[in-house]
This record gives sequence, structure tokens and C-alpha cells, in this order.
Amino acid sequence: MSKIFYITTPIYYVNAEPHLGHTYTTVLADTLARYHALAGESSFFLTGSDEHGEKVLEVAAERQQTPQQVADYYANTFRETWDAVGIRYDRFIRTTDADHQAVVQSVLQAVYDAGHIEFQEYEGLYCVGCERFLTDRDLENGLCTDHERAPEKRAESNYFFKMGRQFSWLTEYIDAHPDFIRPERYRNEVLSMLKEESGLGGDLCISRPKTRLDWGIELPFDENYVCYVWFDALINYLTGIGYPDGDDFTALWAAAEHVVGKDILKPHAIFWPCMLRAIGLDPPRHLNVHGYWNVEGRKISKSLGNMISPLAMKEKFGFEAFRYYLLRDMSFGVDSNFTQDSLILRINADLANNLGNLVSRSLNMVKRFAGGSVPEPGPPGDLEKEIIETANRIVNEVDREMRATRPQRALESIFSLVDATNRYLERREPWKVAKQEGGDESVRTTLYTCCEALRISAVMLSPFLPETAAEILVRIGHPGELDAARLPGSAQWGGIQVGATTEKGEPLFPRIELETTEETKK
Ligand code: ME8
Repeated sequence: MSKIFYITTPIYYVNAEPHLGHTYTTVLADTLARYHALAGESSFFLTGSDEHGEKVLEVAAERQQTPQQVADYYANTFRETWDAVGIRYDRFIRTTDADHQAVVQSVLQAVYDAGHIEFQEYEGLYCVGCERFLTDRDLENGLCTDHERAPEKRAESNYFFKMGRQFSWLTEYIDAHPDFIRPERYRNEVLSMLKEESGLGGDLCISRPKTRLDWGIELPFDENYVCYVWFDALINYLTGIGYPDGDDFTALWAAAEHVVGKDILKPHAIFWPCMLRAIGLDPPRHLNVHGYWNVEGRKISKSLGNMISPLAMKEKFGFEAFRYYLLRDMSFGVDSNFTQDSLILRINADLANNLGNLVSRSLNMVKRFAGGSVPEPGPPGDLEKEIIETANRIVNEVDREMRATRPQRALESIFSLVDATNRYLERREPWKVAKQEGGDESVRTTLYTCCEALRISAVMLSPFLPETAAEILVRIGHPGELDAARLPGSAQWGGIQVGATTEKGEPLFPRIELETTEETKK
């Protein structure tokens, strides 16, 4: 098993506030980084902002500001948002950072020197939203399918990366590494894109004349041009870990995984491996591609005002609950629909009724029947053995699902333990047994079993719900447990300390009433 894990999010454009979509990707990367750290790996998590290109100039012109002012404003907004909601990144990279500009120039020079770049005339349809030339499959009724805006016809002399030369190698690589691009549907999509692009020659325009766009990184071999924003942006994944000669660069790159939305599949699955190959680097280990979130059945868009701000969600529901919903309700790779009702139902069912209820019932009874400390158990009976088996099973299941980037299944697995423990309590009925003569040992065994199941659930939940997990551990008398927790050892049955002082506390997740809107009354 690799002892290093390197995870990235896309670097977000600095032309809009962080919304639900950015939040999902970033929360997922954060959860993966935390999981791998829990599994004892040294994990590095990179996120940041993509600051060059025409979009930023458009916003700057609207606001009568410089592009640098716009970039500073939004880069800070993203960083402050992630800080406010507890995202634990290792570096927030900006493409205007000096080290990044230097790395981009050195990569450009290396690719140029190796003969992969040629100067030529080009005419095509350019979408500023995508910041790239479109092909027929990107268009519907003459409009870009992602941005619903008409692309501009552009003809100019530019530098081209001769990417098409590498398509046969890339196709073979994808065939030979079936889990490079996952889930599978996106691998198939890339293979068909590669066929189509081959027919078009596979040249990628990587420059913009300064006469049209001067907000970018200058080409080291022609001062009249700046670098195309995607070529610049993708390289952040190298700069962020100290390319070319940082101490850990080689080890981290060998463990690299990207998380991206399906909208940017092509740059990541085609441009990027070809760029890497041109400088002698392997593709990342995995490209994890997720689907799109819609909101109340509609595409997220500024004009509809349905962006769903992570800070507003934190204010209204608590960020942990929102984070849980995002990870649990999207099936990785497939589109999902956010509705406030589904969020509330999910919080009530899983967090309030299931997990929260188990914590408060168990600790209530520990207080009433065991003097407020984890009791000494008797030997486990059949029902206890079932819980122990479930606890052992989920540790393996969660590991498998997290390594395949299926957080929704990992959560399902952890909640199967929470659920089983609630049912176990119903069957053991310690509140009745406590009144029976000689029922003492049975009650102690039941409550010990609940506390230990809670401890293991909390350890396993900690990458997903870090604050909640820490709080549960405090309540069962194990503060600081997460500091040294390592899987699988920390989730092994029997780790709880008999005699530890427990504390019932307030409900972890109070139930939320569904808001009756005019819509839902109908
Ligand atoms: O594309 N559902 O930046 P960007 C799910 N700068 N995820 C969504 C989403 C939605 N509705 N909308 C956005 C760029 N995302 C480039 C990236 S990387 C070298 C350069 C998420 O600000 C998702 O991760 O447009 C998507 O891929 C990303 O935001 C696009 O962010």
C-alpha cells in the first residue's frame, strides 16, 4: 500500500463566488485527504485559483478594476470560504504566484525545445466561458452546450502544441490502465473524444497574442504572446508540489490523483497526459470525475441566482450536515439534484434520528445505569458478536470504497454499523433488563457494546464529519483520540477504555422542520 497520497481539486476561476459545485469537489478532496491520513499515509491536498485568461478581463472591464484586483478579490474569497468551513488544504496555489509563473515558463521552454510546439495560422470557434476552441460535439444549435453562449470565430497566428502525435500512445495507455479515468463512463467518453480529435489533427493552440490578451504568462520564446490559460492552469498540479526538484516531488507525483467535474474532462484526460509526456512525466495515478449538481432541477447559474453559497448553508444547517449531504447524496460520477427538502430529509433521517439518537440514547443510559462511565462488559453473546462482525466488516469496506472514490458507499457502510447498533439496543432493551434481578452484567455489556460501536463509527466518520466525530469521542470519554488514530488499528474492537467518563450533551443534530413553502402546499 502506498504511503503517500496527493490529491487536487481543479483550481477555480476567479470570476464568481464559490458555489455548491465547487464546494462538493473541495469537500470530497478534503475527505479523501483526511481518509488517507487516517490510514497512515502522508497526504498532500492542493487547491487554489485559476487567475489568467479572458474571463477575468471581462469581469475587470465590467467593474473598472485591474485583472489583478479581480483575481485578488476572488482568490481571497475562495480561500477564506474554505478556511471558514474547515477545509484542510496543504497549499492554496494561485496561478499568479511567482513560483508557478516560473514553472510554466520552464515547461513551455522544455516542450518547445523538444520540438512539440509549432507556429501556425488557425481559424476556429472560441468559447470564452470554456476558454478553449470548440469542436462540433461542444455545440448545440450553434451555442456552447456548457455556457449557452455563441462562440466567436477567431483567426490568428499562434503557437500550437502538437498533441495529436501522442494520441495513439494515450489511447493505449488508457486501455492498459482501466482505472486511470474513473468511473468507467468517462473513460469511454475520452476514448471516443480521442478518436474524434485524431480526425481533426489534435493540435492545441497554446498562445494568445498580447495585442488581444495581455493578462497571462509570457511565452519564454516569444514576448509578443502569453500562454493559453489551460496550459498554464494544468501545470499548477506540478508547481504545487515543488516541480522540478522539490524534495518530495517524485514521490508525490507518483501518488497523484485529481478530482474534477465532468465539464473539464477533456483538458484533464487529453491535454494534460500529453503535456506531461512531452516533459517526460507519467500521467497522474487516477483522474476521478464526478457528475454535475443541479439545484431544484435546474442548472446552477448566476442568472438564476441558484448558486447555493457554502457559507449560507453553514449558517442555516451547519457545515457538517451540509458536507454529509453532499457526500452521501451524490453517487460518484452521476449527476445529482440538490433540493432543500432532500437536504433536510437526509439530515433528519441519518444524522438526527440515526447517529444523533444512538449517541443520546446510549449516553443517557450509561449515565442512568452505569454511573456515567464506560462499563466493564461481560463475555459477548450472539448479538454482540454480530455488532463486532459488522464493525470489522465496515473497516475493510470503507477502505475499498474510499480507494475507489465512492464516498457515498463508504458512508452507507459506516451507517450500517450505526443502524445495526440502534437495532441491537432495541433487541437488548437494557432499560427493561436493568429492572430485572441479575440483569446488571447484561446491561453493562450492552452499554459497553454501544460505546465501542460509537467509538469505531466516530473514527471511521472522522474524514467525512471531522467535528462531529471529535465531539462523539469527547462524549464517550476519548478526547484527542483522533490525534493518533490510524487505521485499521484504531478501529479494532476493544479499543475503548473501561471507566472513561462519558457526557450526554445536547442533541448532536436537532431535527429540522421542513419549511412549508407555497410550492409544497400545493
Ligand atoms: O473549470 N456540479 O474552473 P471553474 C458539480 N479553472 N461540480 C461543479 C459544478 C456543478 N454544477 N459547477 C462547478 C475551471 N463545479 C478551471 C479549472 S483546473 C487546472 C482548471 C466544480 O471555476 C467542478 O469541480 O469553472 C468543476 O470541474 C469545477 O467546479 C469548475 O470550476
